[in-house]
Amino acid sequence: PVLAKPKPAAPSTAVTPMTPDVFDSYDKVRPDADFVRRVIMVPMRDGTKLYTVIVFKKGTKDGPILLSRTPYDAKSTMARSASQTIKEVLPAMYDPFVDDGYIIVTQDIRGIHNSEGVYVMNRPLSGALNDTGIDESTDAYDAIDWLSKNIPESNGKVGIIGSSYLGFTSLLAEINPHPALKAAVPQSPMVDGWKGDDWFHNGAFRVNSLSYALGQSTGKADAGADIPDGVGDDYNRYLEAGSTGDYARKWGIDQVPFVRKLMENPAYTTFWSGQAVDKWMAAAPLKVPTMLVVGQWDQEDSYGAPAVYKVMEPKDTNNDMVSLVIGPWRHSGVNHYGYDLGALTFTGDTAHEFRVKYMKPFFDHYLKGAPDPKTPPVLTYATGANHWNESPKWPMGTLTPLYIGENFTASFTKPATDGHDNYVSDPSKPVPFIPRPISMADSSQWKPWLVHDQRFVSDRPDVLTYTSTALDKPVHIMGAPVVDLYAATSGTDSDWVVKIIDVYPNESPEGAAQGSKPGMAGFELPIGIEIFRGRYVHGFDTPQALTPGKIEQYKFELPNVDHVFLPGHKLMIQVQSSLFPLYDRNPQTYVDNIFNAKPADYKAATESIYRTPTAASAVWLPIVKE
Ligand code: PG9
Repeated sequence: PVLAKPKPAAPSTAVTPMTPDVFDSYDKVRPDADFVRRVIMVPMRDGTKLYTVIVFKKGTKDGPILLSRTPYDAKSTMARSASQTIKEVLPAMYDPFVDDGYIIVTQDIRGIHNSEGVYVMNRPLSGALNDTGIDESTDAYDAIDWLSKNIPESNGKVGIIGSSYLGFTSLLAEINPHPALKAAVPQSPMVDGWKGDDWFHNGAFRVNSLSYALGQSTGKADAGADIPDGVGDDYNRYLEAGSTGDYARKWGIDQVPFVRKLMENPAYTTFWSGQAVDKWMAAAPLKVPTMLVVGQWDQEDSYGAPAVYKVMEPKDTNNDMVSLVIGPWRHSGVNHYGYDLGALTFTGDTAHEFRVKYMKPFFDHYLKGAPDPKTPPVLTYATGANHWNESPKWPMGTLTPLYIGENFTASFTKPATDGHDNYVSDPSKPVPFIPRPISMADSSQWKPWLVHDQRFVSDRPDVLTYTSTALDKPVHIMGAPVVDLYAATSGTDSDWVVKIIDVYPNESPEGAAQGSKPGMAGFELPIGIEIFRGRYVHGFDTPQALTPGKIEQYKFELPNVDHVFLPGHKLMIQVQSSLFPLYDRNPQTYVDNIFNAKPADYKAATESIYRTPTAASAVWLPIVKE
């Protein structure tokens, strides 16, 4: 006889005074949720398990997987609110994807937040700097292997996306990629932390790296805030401490392993060149269709995306595998709203527009078999004129020198006579990078700083300002302007900061004053700001003392831009020797390691900027003939 199966016992509902009150089932208690959420510890090849959150709309079938690998806490990233509605729970950039059956996955990279293993900042690829056999490319491979086989609701195809550190992990997934990885959108990837991304720019140290390294060093979501590292106006606290090393020692931050790595590697040695991602990408075959994205005013990682594009693009023989996008955004602005930036306003939500018109169709094609959207090889937003441009290549402009001239003029005519201008750079009064009081941790100051009106420094005696006459026709630039500065110092080391600025007319049709809002009259909009540490003029790995009074040629790129200087506007070049406290002060006396400069090393120096026929300082603008 067939026996009836015994009924499972009904779960007890009785509680007693001693029923444990720590409840571990919140993930399951969402009776009206429109989504499914799974948390899995996904095993890597060495047995380490990585915390992985999977979220998709109920009813999803055959869904492609959109993966991000993060050091910033997968748990909180995927739980923006306590809602039962998927769009309230996930970051807003996922909205169009979840509506279309995508499965959203975020994973903590190894060793941080809820993942097992050991965290190493921007873990180097296996090789000279990493002998563990494990890196972000193997972890991405193992994660994709597991995800593509173990989510019954998926179609097994994976796309990877993410900005900044997550842009770095997206690129690493493309090295020896898993066959299920079908498309990648690395956004503002951290690529070379010495040349132009987070830690240094052309050798000048970015002081806010200390707080970042401190926060990450705890391995937890919020512990960084518990570690004291000073309060008040950043300008004062860093100035009063002395060198950056003295500041770090004052707060014990010099013990943090990554801070030690920074302070022990001030020059571009193999420590840095060995972990430059553009070099890794240059060596890797091009296998995954890639859309590289960066903000035109990316205050953290402006270098990475164009640098990687430069090495990947030559391998793209049909010009259909790799594309570059430059939008009118701050760092990671592509994933947020893009109506405005600082005082600038655009024609609508440029970030949403890009995501819906270009980025999602790109993923749809490779992950869902949707028709080829014919992604343009290069997509840029022409600020100033405010429209998108689709281009066949990058850069589009032809480098054309905008010279500095006598009487603080700027023009396309090379100087015919000798001349130079002097200023005194005094490390005890460095030029602030934004108006004081400064808090680099305050995102309202930090995010838009690259578009801050430069009038707050234009009249300082240690800032040289060269201005053109009003333009009678537009000047459109598409590419990276190149600084070509001929300069001498009375010291033995010096920093050189150069800016290209769009000066709005005093009666500005693009933004009249409204009520108490000043509008754009006379606005000095930085189109590019960059710094170069003088000791590296003869090689990033060979710092040398400068010879007092000797003219050196300093050549370096400003960030890549698409910008139209409109008729009536003026072109402006500014030169100065500090951007404090974002960049540490150059003592202007050559010392082996600036992190350890002593108070007596900091000396005022007279800086001379040359404008002669043979030493014609200029910013070469990538001008497009319209
Ligand atoms: N710019 C940040 C970062 C990336 C990589 C290393 C350190 C910092 C970020 O936004 O993730």
